[in-house]
Amino acid sequence: MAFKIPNPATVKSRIQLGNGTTFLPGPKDKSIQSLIDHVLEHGYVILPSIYTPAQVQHALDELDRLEQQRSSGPASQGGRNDFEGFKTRRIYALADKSRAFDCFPIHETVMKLNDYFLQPNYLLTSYHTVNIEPGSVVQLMHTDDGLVALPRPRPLMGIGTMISLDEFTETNGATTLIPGSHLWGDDRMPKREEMIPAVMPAGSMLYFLNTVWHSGGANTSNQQRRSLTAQYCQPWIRTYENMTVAMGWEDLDQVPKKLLQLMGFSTHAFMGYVDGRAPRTGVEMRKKRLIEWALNEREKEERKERLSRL
Ligand SMILES: O=C(O)CCC(=O)C(=O)O
Repeated sequence: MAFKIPNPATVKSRIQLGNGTTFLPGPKDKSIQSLIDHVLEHGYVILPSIYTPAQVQHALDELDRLEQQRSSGPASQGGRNDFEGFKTRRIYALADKSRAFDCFPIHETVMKLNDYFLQPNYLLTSYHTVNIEPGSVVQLMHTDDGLVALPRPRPLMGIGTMISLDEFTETNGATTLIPGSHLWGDDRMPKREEMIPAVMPAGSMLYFLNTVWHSGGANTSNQQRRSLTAQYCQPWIRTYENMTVAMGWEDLDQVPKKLLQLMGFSTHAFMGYVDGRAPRTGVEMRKKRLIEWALNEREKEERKERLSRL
């Protein structure tokens, strides 16, 4: 396992954007200079039509299939609170549900942008669908680092992206955001009238810093606004040991509740969720699936053995 202590001198190369955001710049790929400049100035950039129609159609077909199944998750049939929005659908743990969505969060241009704005070994912190259905109202204005109790200017914790599977329009719930709000200090609060919609064709990406004020838009059209959101965080937003994986799941009931909570079988607000649920519920789901898989495998082996004896 590679192990390198960072050089404290690098901290001196931090860049401060207005009163809102600081970050340690990584390597800059010249081919995306204009995209980087746009993000530095406005806090976001739109990457139009970066995915092929075939990739988008495949994702839409899979999304359709998944949304027909209750087993796709607790918000797959409708949002559960103001934040998700009651006339929305979300499928969490997307990478677990289908291989159709794999190409989106690892797009080359996005990786190059992340290489500049985030530190090496950054992580995917959430990846799920957001389907805003007709009649859905505006989402609460927020920044994606809203749970981080640090004053502005504050270090960039991560990057948000919205990937349009349908065209994003002014009426179907395009994400709205406030350009330049990544420069604001804590003294300035957002006003709804400052927001602009991120209008873009299907197959595009809205890429924005975690300090940008934004919200899902209202859908006053009669069409769905289907999208994916991939969010990335700094590599140091994690525990030293990956305890929820290091710990065997067989006998968690034997472990003191407080210790389990400390080890990450817990949430802070919704951070730490598993497939949109509490981590312990997620663990029980995974255990059940593993047992079913093991029984299936054993049955296959036994059948093979029986056939070989004939
Ligand atoms: O759906 C959208 O356009 C934005 C969603 C969002 O910002 C969020 O849920 O954090």
